Amino acid sequence: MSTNAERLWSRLTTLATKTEPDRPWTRRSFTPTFLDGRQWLAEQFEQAGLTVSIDTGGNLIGRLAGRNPSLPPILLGSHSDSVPSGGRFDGILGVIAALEVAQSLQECGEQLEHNLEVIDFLAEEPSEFGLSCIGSRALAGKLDDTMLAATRADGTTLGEALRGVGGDPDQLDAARRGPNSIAGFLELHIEQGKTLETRQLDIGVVTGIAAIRRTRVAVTGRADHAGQTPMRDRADALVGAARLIDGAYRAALAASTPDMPLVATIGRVERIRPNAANAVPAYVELLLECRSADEAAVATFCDDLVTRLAPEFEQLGLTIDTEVVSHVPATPCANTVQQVIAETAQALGKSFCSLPSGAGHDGMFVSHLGPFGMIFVPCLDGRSHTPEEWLEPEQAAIGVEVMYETVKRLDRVL
Ligand code: HGY
Ligand code: MN
Ligand code: MN
Repeated sequence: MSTNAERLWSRLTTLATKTEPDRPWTRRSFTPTFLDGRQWLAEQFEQAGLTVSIDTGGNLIGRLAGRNPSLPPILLGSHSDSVPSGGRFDGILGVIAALEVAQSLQECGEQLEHNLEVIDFLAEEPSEFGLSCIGSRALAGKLDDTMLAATRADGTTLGEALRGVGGDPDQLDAARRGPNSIAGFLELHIEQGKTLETRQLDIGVVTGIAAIRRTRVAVTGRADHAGQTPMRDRADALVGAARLIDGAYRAALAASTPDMPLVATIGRVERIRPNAANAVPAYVELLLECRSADEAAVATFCDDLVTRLAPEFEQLGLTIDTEVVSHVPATPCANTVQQVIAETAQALGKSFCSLPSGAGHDGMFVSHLGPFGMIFVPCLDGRSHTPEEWLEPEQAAIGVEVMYETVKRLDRVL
């Protein structure tokens, strides 16, 4: 083994313990807990011999010089922010593995031709501003003024929060990289699904990332006294929300096929008004997301659902408004990178298969800069975004070793 499995696991364990005191494995972007993790990561990057900086997009970057600095860099990394109660390995495995590769290359006396950049991308998970992949959007020049003006519950704008983590919303051009500005980007991640575990495989070669569309759906009814208002006279916004939630579930169940999976989730309910036990709900906002490699199905899913429910909403005296919060098209992984990952796994005697990712990743944006690929490792019961998220040290060790050898091969072919 060229990489140090014990050091990898020790760092993973340490970073995972930097969590909000009342929630397990929680490091929400832009919070003091996140900054605590960032501080520790920066120290680890420095101890590993990397030159550390934070770009104006809020990305933490550790650089290792290659023999030929005129070549575009190879990027490795992932994210250190988490969803609530679900970030024990999601993201941080990729950041810590990238760090391990960079440190092991030096310890093994291996200098790449390309410069190597280890990156902790800012806010990959959907943030309190409703936006995900904030740092990788900035890298790809896709963080615009409308996004920077988005606010969270306390009124802070994303631009203001970006400053708070070392970025600069007025200088985003400094973080922006152009097409073909990188030799390639490789991310190691837990699968967050069951394929590898079910088939007892070591490695997943990711073929691409599904399209993801997030829509804010506002349902407006009328507040009334809960005791005095007859059922037939009500315009109950939460009844409408319930029809939407169930309707989205049934429509996705019907639309999804083994060859073309489609998923739809309403995972966040916001701004219920008046939100009182004895008042008929007048207003509610839902965040509906749809994902599939079928772009057309993703693009029309929400509108089709609203059209289908229109007669019921009219009967309930409800109005419905939709606003697309984000839409990221399906992102294929580069064939060259996929091929090198597969060849490396084979050469190391590790079992593998190719598979798509229904989960979103920073590669959706970094792929605009150059060839992108991902290595998956199994996780327990395929579960993620939950405190039960887990993988065995041996599984992490195989992933980082395949990543290490893949990077050395990519250095020769990219
Ligand atoms: O939402 C996702 O798929 C990823 O975990 N950010
Ligand atoms: Mn995640
Ligand atoms: Mn992730």
